[in-house]
Amino acid sequence: MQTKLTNILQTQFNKTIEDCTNEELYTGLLMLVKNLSNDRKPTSTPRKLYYISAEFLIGKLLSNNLINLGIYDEIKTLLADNGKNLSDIEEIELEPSLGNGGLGRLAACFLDSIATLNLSGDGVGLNYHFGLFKQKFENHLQKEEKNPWITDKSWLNDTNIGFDVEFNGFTVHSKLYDIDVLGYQKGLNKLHLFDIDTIDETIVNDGISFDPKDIRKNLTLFLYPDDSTKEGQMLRIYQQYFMVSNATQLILMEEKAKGHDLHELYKYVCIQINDTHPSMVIPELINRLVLEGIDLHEAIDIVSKTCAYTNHTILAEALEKWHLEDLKQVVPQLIPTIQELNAIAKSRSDNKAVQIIDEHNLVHMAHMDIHFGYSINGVASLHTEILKNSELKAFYELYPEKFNNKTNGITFRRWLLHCNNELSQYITSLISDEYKTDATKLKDLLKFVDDETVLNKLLTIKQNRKQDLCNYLNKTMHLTLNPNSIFDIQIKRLHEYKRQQMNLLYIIQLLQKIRSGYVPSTPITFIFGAKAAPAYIIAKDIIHAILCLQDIIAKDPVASKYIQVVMVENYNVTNAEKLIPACDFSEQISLASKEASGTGNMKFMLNGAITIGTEDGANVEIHELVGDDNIYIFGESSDDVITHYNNNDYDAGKYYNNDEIIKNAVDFLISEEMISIGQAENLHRLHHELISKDWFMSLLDLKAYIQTKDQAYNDYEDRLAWAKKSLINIANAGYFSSDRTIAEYNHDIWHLDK
Ligand code: 26V
Repeated sequence: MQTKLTNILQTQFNKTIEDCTNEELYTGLLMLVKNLSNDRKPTSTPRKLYYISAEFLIGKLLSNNLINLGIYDEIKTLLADNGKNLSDIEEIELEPSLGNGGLGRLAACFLDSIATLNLSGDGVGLNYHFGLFKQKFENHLQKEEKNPWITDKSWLNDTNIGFDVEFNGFTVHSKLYDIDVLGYQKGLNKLHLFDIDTIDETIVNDGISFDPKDIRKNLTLFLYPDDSTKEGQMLRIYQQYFMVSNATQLILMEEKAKGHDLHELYKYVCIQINDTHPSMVIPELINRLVLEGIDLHEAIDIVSKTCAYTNHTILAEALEKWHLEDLKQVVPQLIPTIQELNAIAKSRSDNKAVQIIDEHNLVHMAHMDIHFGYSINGVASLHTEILKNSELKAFYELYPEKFNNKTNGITFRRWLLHCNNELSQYITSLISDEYKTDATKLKDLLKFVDDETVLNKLLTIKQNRKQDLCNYLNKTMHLTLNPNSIFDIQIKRLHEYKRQQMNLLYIIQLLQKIRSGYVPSTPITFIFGAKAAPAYIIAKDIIHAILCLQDIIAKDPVASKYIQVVMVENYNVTNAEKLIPACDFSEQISLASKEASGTGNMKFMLNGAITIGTEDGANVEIHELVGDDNIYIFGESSDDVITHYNNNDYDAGKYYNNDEIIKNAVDFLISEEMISIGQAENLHRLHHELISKDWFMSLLDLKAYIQTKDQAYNDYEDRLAWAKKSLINIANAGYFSSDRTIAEYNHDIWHLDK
């Protein structure tokens, strides 16, 4: 490797490693990785998967690629020998923010595992120039800015592929950029990102505002920026159609090049529809097969054997329904096909719950996927059960054989080998490195469950990561944290169902307890990281309240000795890689039934944090794996929550009025202390929301949450007992490797190698 790298640097910059700047070294390493990718054998299976997704939250790629090429340690040492530091070089790379959260990060983990299992499977998505917004805090409020990430030297490779995409009355031309996806030790696939050649970055004004109507100029500027307005929704339809029309044309181009008979497309191609954003691929592919001379009904049959759909949420507001009229305005060519699909669906069932076009002329995208796809899966066992037994019950009765569960997973390359190299190496020293390709081998760690040397070493490694995080936050955000405090971390999108507000209320009641004389045994640092959708008012109010509380506690001479609140700016993959390994307590406190799976919960567990959580999403499976003693579970069950919704009998006011602790905590939001540093309007709105509506029932579980957390902090004091819990969590995390998830997708849905 040394010769290869020095040659590149010599030709590019006429410099040695020692003389190069970090920027030059980054460029050199980028070129080295690209050269090595070219030498790798691309995957080749009889059937090929196209994973279409509006989001791919891939994170920085340099270290990940070095690991997957097996040259990470060698390069790190080589650089160190020349006075350079790989982590400083990593900082040069900009993180693409091509996703919101779990769904996009899952897609990225899946690409890694698909290549690692040597399966042919490419990602298809969009090349958003400014991604999701970059979050800034100003006056305790979230401000959105654009987040440019595309530079001259990047992982994007130009291709000469482009297609015409037709909208109502005008045609645009696309341009395809590819990113190589390297599997661990073997496998090479592609992530295809489509762009439009008339994009105009200069139309973005202040923050993230731009003219939403100028489609030729704005189409791929942002990841669905704002669907609170009509124009925002229309732009989203344009983006979705642009994505699927390109995907369809790419698939047909590749299939024709391979000489395959399009009548048998399903034998060679499988399309995974990641949530409903790519659902228009169904009518689009039907139309294009008809243009190839295939009869309409045969085309529908082919597509039905090609497409499979994953559901990632049961939240009604997230299940996409487009007005037929709006679809007609953007893509009139799809309307007759959608109407035909609707007619077929009606002929299969007269149940209103399964119609594609409803009585208000809304097109239910998920319904189209279920009727005209051959598989529908949920993302954790509880979630799949809820789909079958309540959300999609009518569909389950119609097509029981189509439903299946695929519990989510994460790639251990990024979420252990890279982000916690010391832990990964220590595990290797204990049980060999077989767990790197067979994650279930982590179970061998259970041999050491009573070995004090091992337990102490785990505590030391955790302490090192906490110190690393302190240094990182100090350097990047000028924050000062106490490395000897308990790190209690909640990082995920800001949403009421995830209940950051419940965590906030816990902290407030603890502050009040400390002010009346209570002294915690170990100081606690409460860390949050979360972006709120720009138009989601209450979510932004919750951020505001957290930032105000952060200030109040920091200024309190007594309380600040025991507790600190820190809200990390611009939470993203890069800082998740620092936060997760440093965590003691993983907050997974969604209202039961609402979090489809969660994947952060798995990353924390793998890095030895203990979960405090509700019986929701994959927490249920974590609980089953580690047992009652190694997780803190609290709160009402999903069945009870669903019953509350069905009976409409949850009354937040009752919880507020009948409990002194709850009332005092909630009222603190509108105390003079808060109002004096925050915005009265926002704080009153949040207060009012909590006591009058509280749609996601944060007051319902607050008392149980307080008790469970207090118990957990108490248990933390016994360091060896705590380390044992930690080890048991790591040992049982193997199930959550995305290699397992992908093997199941392939075995049950894709059949790529048969
Ligand atoms: C989308 C939207 C968009 C419109 C406004 C409200 C709203 C609320 C939620 C969503 C979620 C979209 C789907 C999604 O990201 N689901 C996440 O998928 C992860 C991977 O399967 C899973 O771990 C998370 O539990 C699930 O929330």
